[in-house]
Amino acid sequence: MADKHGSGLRYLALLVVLLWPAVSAADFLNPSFEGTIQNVTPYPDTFPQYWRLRNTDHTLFGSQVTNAWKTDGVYAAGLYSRLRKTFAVGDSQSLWQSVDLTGMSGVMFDVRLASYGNSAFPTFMNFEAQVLVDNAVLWTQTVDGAYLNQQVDVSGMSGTHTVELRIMATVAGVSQAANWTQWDNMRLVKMPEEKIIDAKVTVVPRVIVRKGGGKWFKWEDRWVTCFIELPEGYSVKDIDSTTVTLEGVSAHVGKDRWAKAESNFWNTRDWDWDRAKERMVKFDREAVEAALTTTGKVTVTVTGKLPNHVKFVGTDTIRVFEKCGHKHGGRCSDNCIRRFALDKWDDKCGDEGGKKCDGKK
Ligand SMILES: [Ca+2]
Ligand SMILES: [Ca+2]
Repeated sequence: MADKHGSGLRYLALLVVLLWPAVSAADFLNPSFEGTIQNVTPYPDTFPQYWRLRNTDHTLFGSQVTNAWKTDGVYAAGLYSRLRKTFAVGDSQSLWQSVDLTGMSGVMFDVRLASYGNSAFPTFMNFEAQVLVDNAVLWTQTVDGAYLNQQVDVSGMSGTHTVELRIMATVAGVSQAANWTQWDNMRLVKMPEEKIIDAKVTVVPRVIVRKGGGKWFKWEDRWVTCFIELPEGYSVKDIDSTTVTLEGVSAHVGKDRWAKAESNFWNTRDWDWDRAKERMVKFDREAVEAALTTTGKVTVTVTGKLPNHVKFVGTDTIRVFEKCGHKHGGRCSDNCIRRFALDKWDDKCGDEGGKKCDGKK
């Protein structure tokens, strides 16, 4: 007897070693419900290890591993209404687990809805199978049958979240049969790798004078404009301007025709006559000025997204001045600014800090 007891302990130790460290942090523990525990609530049922129970109501629901249906291994997790029990709308029971969803796009699973125990009621009814993430219902099914490779979207949910499998009464009544939801093969789907391509970007104006010192072309005061060209094989028509940023500032999207998120005749043209179209996006000038923390020659980065997980990145070098033109009440002369814009900066226009930029010194 003693020997048998000892080998049982060794077996348990082996199980712990096998189940615990083999899974990475960003994964379900016991995703296929093959690991089971007994002699715990809801004893005497066999319960899936590492999963936790919510809304325990033993008079109405049962929760246990089951081998009646599965898509992976030997067991699935079952949540079911017990025979001849009265239920009210919203009564529910869940299995849940906290999972790190960083870098994941989806939670995948297989589930079956089925009726047992009364041939007069052969199909699943009165209840709903649900998948919740952080108490939000993201997937439901009420119709008898098996549903494989189901997926809920968790892209953008970084950090730890609660993934919950639930059975819930959709009407009030008495369970004439056991309505089972059987869950198996929980999987996390990784976000596809992002491909990064180089874009050619041209930022206008070429000179930005912070603190409102550079009001030389009145009509464009409000905007910093960017023209984006993409390498061969990619179309600027695919650029969605809601994804475009300059130094972290989002592109302006609005009512004007050129300001639509999607590409159109007013924002996508061959602006520089090189037979390749550019996408034009504009940024709020004050927001850009606030984002530019250094002066002198400044390299700014423009990024945006294309379909199929492609990201474009481009840089341009502009000149940024804190203020300039002491002799002109804080304004730069048009002539001097044009020299900046044409990259024909010279000593006559003062230093990079723009302390002398009236062209007269
Ligand atoms: Ca399984
Ligand atoms: Ca062009």
